[in-house]
Amino acid sequence: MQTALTIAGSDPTGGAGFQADLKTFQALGVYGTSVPAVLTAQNTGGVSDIHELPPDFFSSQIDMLLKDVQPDALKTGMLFTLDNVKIVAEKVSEYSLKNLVVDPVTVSSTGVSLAGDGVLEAMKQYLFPLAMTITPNVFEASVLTGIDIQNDKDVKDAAVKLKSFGSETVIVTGGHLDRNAEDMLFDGKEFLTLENEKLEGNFHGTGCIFSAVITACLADGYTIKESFIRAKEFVYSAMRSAHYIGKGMKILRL
Ligand code: PXL
Repeated sequence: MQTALTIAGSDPTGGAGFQADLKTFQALGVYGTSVPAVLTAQNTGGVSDIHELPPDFFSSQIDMLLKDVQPDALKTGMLFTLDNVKIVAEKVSEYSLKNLVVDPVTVSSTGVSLAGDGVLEAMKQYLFPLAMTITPNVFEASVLTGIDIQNDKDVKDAAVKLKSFGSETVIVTGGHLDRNAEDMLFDGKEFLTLENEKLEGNFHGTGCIFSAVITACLADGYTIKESFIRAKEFVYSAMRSAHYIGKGMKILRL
């Protein structure tokens, strides 16, 4: 059995964050390990509080695990602080970790900021060059590139610019053409766009689960293109059977 690692924020609802990543790994038959990077107080209605961990403790969680377990792939989600971004970059190099997927989380589904000042810039500088792929949504891609993304051509321009920050490939999610939901993979040579019908409603955790599927598939030895296709299908199907566990947003059913 292959092993994957998620380094991400805690979401007590289990709809997003490292809990959702672990469930996704499990659903795909990959053994999941996790290091919490930051804690959130939240329910399906939103995030009310965020608690940072001491950087030394964050670092020792990673060391203790990686001295023992070598994951076949790993992802980062909500890292929240500059220290955390730098620590993850150091550890990825120190332990020669392969198949890094960086989800540059910026805001929650309800609009709460999940990245402190300078965190996106630090991800760009320290983490993207180590990544197999990065999975910004259209909003994050706009912030990272300075391109005001309005149409298909803008998404392509943004993907090319994002690729220049050093990751092997780039996946921009959540582009909308007419009524369809579009995601685009750019590998430096070709663009691959996948689309499906846009589903109505407020969903929690789609970005986390999408990048977790990519991570699990990479751990299993799939190419990035295969992983992308599988992730698109997995998330669409989980969104179609999403359900309410509380009074707020819908949670994906894996
Ligand atoms: O979906 C972004 C996200 C990532 N990580 C954590 C979250 C959220 C959204 O709320 O809580 C921990």
